[in-house]
Amino acid sequence: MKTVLITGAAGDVASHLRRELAGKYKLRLSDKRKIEKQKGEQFIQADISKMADALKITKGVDAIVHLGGYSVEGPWEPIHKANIVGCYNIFEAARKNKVKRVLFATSNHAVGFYRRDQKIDHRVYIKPDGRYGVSKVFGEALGSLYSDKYGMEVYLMRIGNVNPKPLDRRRLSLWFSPRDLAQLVSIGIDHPDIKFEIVYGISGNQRAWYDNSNAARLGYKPQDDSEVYAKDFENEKPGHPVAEQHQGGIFCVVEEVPNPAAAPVKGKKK
Ligand code: 15L
Repeated sequence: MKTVLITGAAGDVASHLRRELAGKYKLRLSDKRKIEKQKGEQFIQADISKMADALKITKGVDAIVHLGGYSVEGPWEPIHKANIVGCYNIFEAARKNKVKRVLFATSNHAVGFYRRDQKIDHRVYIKPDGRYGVSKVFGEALGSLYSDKYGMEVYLMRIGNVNPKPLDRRRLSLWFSPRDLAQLVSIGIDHPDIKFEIVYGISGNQRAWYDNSNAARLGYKPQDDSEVYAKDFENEKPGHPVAEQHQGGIFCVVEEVPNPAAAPVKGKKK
């Protein structure tokens, strides 16, 4: 059984992944926050902005699923610390510890300034929609460098929004169900022939803004489609015109986004 490190293990995405991947891999979890580990999991508390911690958590694993970092638009300082310094530390520690494969959770916000009437694939030029998006582009660039220069096997997942259900109309285009997430991650860990790949982390949504043929080529067959939730958002009022026009939505116009988990959910009062 492969040993897989999941960074950012206290976060939402990791909580789905841990549940879905339990028993399939030996999971080593890390986060700067403390978490309760489940049976069969190993947990190491670590701050990835410190190289010594990054070296400790990446030692002896077969693959890394790097989810850790600052996950929304916000001030530069924490983004820099977690997503620039932290991400560099993870790639560099992986190289030093001879970890073969790194899966990096980049984001739709690396290309968030593409318009909603455009369908983009994995070959488009980057168009980040904020400091957070820029930090994800930095991680993608690191992945490219470590693959070309050091032969690391790198799998970049431009993740949409992982949730049991889409949160709003925009998310109908980039919803990523937990079981589809698990499938895409498993391909990244187990596919025998990965050198450097970019895939979109979305379900098989009819409204997708992404041509995910590269994921399909690697064997990804999403089981979910957001369309079944479409009518929940029929009466949603349009937001800021720039946000409505671009794939990154509100990230394109604001400086700081509150926790996306707090995004309005139908029928739920804030
Ligand atoms: C992201 O990259 C964030 O990490 C996530 O929390 C959501 O805000 C998502 O993008 C989104 O675009 O909905």
